[in-house]
Amino acid sequence: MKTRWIAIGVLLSMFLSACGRATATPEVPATGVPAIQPASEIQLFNWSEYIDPAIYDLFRQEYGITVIESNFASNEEMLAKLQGGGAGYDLIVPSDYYVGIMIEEGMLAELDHSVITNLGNLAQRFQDVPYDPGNRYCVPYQWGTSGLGYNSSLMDAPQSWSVLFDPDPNAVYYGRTTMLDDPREAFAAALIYLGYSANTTDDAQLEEAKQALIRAKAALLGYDSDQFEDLLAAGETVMAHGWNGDILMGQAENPDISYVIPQEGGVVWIDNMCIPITTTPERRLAAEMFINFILRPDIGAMVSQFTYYATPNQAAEAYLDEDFLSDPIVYPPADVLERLQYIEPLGEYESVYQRLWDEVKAAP
Ligand code: SPD
Repeated sequence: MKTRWIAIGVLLSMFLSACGRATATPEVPATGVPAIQPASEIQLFNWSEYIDPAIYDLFRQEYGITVIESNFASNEEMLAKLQGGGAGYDLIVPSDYYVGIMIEEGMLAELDHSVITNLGNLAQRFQDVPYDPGNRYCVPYQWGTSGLGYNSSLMDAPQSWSVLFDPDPNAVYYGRTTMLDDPREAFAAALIYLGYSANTTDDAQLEEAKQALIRAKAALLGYDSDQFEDLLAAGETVMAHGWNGDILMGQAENPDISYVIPQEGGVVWIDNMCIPITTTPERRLAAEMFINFILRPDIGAMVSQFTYYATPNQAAEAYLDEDFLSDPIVYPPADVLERLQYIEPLGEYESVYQRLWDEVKAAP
């Protein structure tokens, strides 16, 4: 197997030389052709609880490459760390609209498809996503939705986002609810409740959404994107604005926990594996090998069995239980899908959302 990667390395360095890109300190074999060896370690910057650590052991056993993981809780945090010089991340997992932002900023390396030979395992629609047609920069990792988790032993399934944006002070969830600590997710929920686009650039609509978010604060225990499922499962909270897979992780701990997309709709998203432009050719090759490993059907299934999120890897479905594949919380039915909106990159206007979010946070 190692010989195969050395051969790929030779081809890769020939390609890089042809493109005029530097190849760090390549080994120069007797043939005089510079070869790239994959690095023996890569740094993965990922959302928390988003990969089965057993996958790292399998990858190391097979390729001798160690994956070191650290975590972020929002796309904003991930981007800020990278822009601040990063800690040498080789593989990151931004959401769809952030891929668009990072491509625009020239922050992502183009992927070498001759290394990522398992790309064809992706379902067709994930091979041509609008923010990165043809998977030039990224490979879809998991997809999911944003809605409301709740404790079904204490309240009925919330039908409307009104429970959050016009909360009832006498309801059991009042003061025992968390909301995602994420500006675009929070505004998307409020805008969808009000019947607007999650990507509006209409100042009046955004002001209305801001007021709804301020009203919600009275019912909140706090903002949280990391532990909302644990708080729900432990009975510390009764309701949480959150992501479906994480809520299902809570359900695995406490069967009373469930999840719903309110009648007004919710957010649908795709998270992606991408390589920062700042990494070295050796580490980029190792990261591409890891992406290819994740795309294996058995490994792709291991990811979803751990995260409870839907896989974009069609070949992995053969390894997943029918119960999982038919769970409407994981794979929403058509009538729910049509009520979901993607968050889109808004260019300069992103800063308006950030300013309004700061105002929501600062409000009493
Ligand atoms: N615990 C993993 C959570 C991953 C959530 N990613 C969602 C991003 C949507 N904006």
